[in-house]
Amino acid sequence: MITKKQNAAITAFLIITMLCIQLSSTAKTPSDLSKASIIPKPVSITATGGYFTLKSNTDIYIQEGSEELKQIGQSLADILKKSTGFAIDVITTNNVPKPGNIYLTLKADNSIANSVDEGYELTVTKKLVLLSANKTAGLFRGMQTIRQLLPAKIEMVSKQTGPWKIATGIITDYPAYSYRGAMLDVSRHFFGVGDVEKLIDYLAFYKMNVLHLHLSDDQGWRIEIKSWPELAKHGGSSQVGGGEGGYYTQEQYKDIVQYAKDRYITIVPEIDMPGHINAALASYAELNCSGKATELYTGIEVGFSTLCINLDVTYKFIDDVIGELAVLTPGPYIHIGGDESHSTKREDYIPFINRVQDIVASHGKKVLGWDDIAIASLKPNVVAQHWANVKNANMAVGQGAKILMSPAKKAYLDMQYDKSTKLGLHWAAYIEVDSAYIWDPATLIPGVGKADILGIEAALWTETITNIDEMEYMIFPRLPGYAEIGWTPASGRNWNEYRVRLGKQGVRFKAMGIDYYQSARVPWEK
Ligand code: TNX
Repeated sequence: MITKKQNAAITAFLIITMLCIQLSSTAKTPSDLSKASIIPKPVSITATGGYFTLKSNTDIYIQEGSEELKQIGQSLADILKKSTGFAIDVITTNNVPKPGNIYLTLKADNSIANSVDEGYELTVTKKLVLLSANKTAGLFRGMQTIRQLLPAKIEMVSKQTGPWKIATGIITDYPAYSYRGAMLDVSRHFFGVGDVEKLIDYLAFYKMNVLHLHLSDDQGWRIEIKSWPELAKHGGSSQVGGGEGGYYTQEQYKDIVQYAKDRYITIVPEIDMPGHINAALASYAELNCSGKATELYTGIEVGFSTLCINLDVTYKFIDDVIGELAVLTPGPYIHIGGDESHSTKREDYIPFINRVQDIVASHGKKVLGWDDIAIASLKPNVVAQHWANVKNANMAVGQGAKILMSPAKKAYLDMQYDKSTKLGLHWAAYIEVDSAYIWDPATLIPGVGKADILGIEAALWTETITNIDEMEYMIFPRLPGYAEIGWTPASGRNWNEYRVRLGKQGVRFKAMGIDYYQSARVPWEK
């Protein structure tokens, strides 16, 4: 006769033995979810030591009732279909699907802790891949994790052979910062809609959520403004080195905004003023204090141009431009630049920035500006983008503003990797892949802590960057590191561990056709 006590002891023994077997097999087999090289690194991973296998009869089931959910299911299906060659359908359901499928659901009770809008929970068993989130944005972020859990060749656009296995376990994940972005300067060199969409895809893959477009500078004006047509027509006809330039029509710009929105990415448009404005001054004589239009500019000097602060037409111009941009912008921010206004007197600069803040607010948008704007009186909700001046960042925080972290020494994608890099500049620093990764936004500037920081943004200035291949070379492999700094808690980040995960992304870059900088500091898996 076995007593109740003995029975309980045997059960406990069996459970412990099974757990031990599972743990040891987890450590040895490649089916260990905790060893997956996901970037950005998830907040929590629990491995259970098995496999789910995507097969030719796998479909994607989505919970009934949301058009957006259907779109996410479809975009996952589109990616998986190309490389697996499987006919993956997106099927609406109210029940848990049968084994072998992927299931996307929204939590009716918003029960995923800490997740704000972008958190998700991914449960992979031998039978199912279950992705759930409070909001569709979270499902979209979680879908990127599913991509990264599959073999790298899942990213290829031609049919590949499997097996398509995903390690089993549970991932709970959410971002450290709500703003995780990149900036592309389309003024110094113009990048067409297709190039911008490619960049948006890369940002989406690493769970970033903002693309800031630097739409105007001395060398070119890149957005059609219907009330001031010469801005794009004339001001858009130049670029650094004298190429033909270009601009987005409002229709094209709307396409970019929508393409980004479909990937849960917000576009932040920037019109840089009162300096960096020669393209506008060359397009309209009346914007100049002299009443004479300037010449188009194709060099790379900064700080020589300024709007004419005391003319009424200056503010009519700004109001028209911001007004048209606000209509094209579903996101909350309009970026007003404000940097390096070396030709604007300080006593002019301050009232100018104060007035422009009101113009942006009158169109229902919030102001983002380079940290230089901190010398003005910042209105509520203004965000200062820190790039170089620590004093400005502290002044902005002192006025209650939040800081967007883009320290040039760490987060400028146009900075060369080292002395041998052919593209790029090095006025702020050489930024090797480790240096780009090893910093914490919340401790970089004394007096500016996590609570003061909205997020981070890596900026690609394009004085020396002329096409998508060059863009890819400068952003890869640094971009995934910025994505991780924005997403993963600082306590969970460590270069020695990260470099191994990054090394494993090399095959993914290759599968996506990206020509990246093969830094010797990273153990690349080829
Ligand atoms: C500084 S950063 C600039 C840009 C240049 C960049 C080149 C900032 C706000 N202004 O105008 O393109 O350096 O690295």
